[in-house]
Amino acid sequence: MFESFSTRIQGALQSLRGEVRLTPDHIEAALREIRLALLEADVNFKVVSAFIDRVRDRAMDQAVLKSLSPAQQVTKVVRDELLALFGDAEGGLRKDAPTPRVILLLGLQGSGKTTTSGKLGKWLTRQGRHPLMVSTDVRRPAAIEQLAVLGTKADIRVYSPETMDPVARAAGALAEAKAKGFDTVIVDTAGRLHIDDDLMNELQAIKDAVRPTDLLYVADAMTGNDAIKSAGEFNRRIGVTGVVLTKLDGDARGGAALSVVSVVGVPIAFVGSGERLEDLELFHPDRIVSRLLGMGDVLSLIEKAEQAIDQNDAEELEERLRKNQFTLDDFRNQLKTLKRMGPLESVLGMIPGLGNMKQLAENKPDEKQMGRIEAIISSMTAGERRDHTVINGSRRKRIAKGSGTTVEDVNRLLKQFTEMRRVLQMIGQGARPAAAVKGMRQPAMPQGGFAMPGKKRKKGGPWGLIKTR
Ligand SMILES: Nc1nc2c(ncn2[C@@H]2O[C@H](COP(=O)(O)OP(=O)(O)O)[C@@H](O)[C@H]2O)c(=O)[nH]1
Ligand SMILES: [Mg+2]
Repeated sequence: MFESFSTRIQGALQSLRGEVRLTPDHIEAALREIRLALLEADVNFKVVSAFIDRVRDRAMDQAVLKSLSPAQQVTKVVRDELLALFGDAEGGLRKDAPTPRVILLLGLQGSGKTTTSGKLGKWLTRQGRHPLMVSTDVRRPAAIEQLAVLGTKADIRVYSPETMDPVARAAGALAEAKAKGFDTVIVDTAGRLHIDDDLMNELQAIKDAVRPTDLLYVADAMTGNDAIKSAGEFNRRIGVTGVVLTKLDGDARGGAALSVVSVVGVPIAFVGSGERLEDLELFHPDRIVSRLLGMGDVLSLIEKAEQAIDQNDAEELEERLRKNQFTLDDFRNQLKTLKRMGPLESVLGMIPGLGNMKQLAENKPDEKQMGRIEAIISSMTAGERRDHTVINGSRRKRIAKGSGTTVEDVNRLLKQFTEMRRVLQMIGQGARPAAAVKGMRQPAMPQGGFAMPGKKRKKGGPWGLIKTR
């Protein structure tokens, strides 16, 4: 699911990343794409408008536009606002409930109530609970049989009285649970193709008889906005505490997930992603959003980076980049920040326009290589670190000796550094990053290490340029 939406929204955000300085025009262009992506994914148009307005408000903020990594900041705004669409809900069942807890599953016919009953039973069993299931779908004998089969498969007791009165069946199951020590009762109900009063009255009577803690509305994600409309109606007439979104494995456009909370006002509790009993997951808004943005790890890295880099440091660094005063000291400081941020991130990715974070994550220098780079820079004098051009042959020898490396290693590091500086200078002077790195063999640093233009890349990966022993 969500695939085309993901691709589009990622494309929009990606386009921002190519810009050194974001202008309101860039943001408007990206917002247009995101709006289309949302509408195409079948997200309710009111939700889309409100969403776009909120993102615009926050993204146009001067602090964002002027930050060291505007595109990433905008990505973060989009992420935050997508998360907000899902509310604060953690997913799952309500926190407190009497024992036995009663869970009522509601929804239109074919939405997946019976299947979800079985899945939920299985899920509860994994939580160490002892559920009892009952079907109240008396109009279709096959429905009662369907639940019985699921119960056998999942090894969950199904209460099957003689009576064909839905309310009596539900009430009987609750009494049975109390008597036999089941701690949860799952009540599967009948559905209709459309909402009708008969059904609503029946559900209300069941609700009154067994007083469920959780009233889960089961919505077929494939039916998109229709499912949401009737969710609203069920909520108004019976009361719904959570939504189970089923069939997310299909080619549902997924927009339903994004609008259900805003439109119906109840959180998503679970998502179903297949026909098997195992295919039920607790709903995690952050995971869905990460999947949408296609950058699960990367986004949390942005936060880590924000914590690791002092905003003032960042501004100072940016200023020096502009004036082409980026020194080996800065280079080393970046490495230290890199270390502080943990394994996946590189602060180089936060330098405007160079941030292909995915590549960085995949091509980070390992601990040994970083240690070596640090050792070399530490063996330089303060003067050498400020102005690398004074580092002549004899100084290189001394540095190599002091850092336990070879002159070759020192040469490589200096080459990488000067190349990086050259690119940064061009960017600082307003060149588009793509153009600035064009001369380089590899599309972006440090994907290609700081490889020299026109030269063959050395073996051992991008950071393997600094040999480890
Ligand atoms: N692919 C897929 N199919 C599902 C899912 N949940 C339910 N189904 C299928 O949807 C159909 C209707 O499900 P059912 O539980 O009988 O719906 P009910 O009428 O609401 O009880 C069945 O064929 C199920 O196998 C799901 O998450 N993914
Ligand atoms: Mg059913």
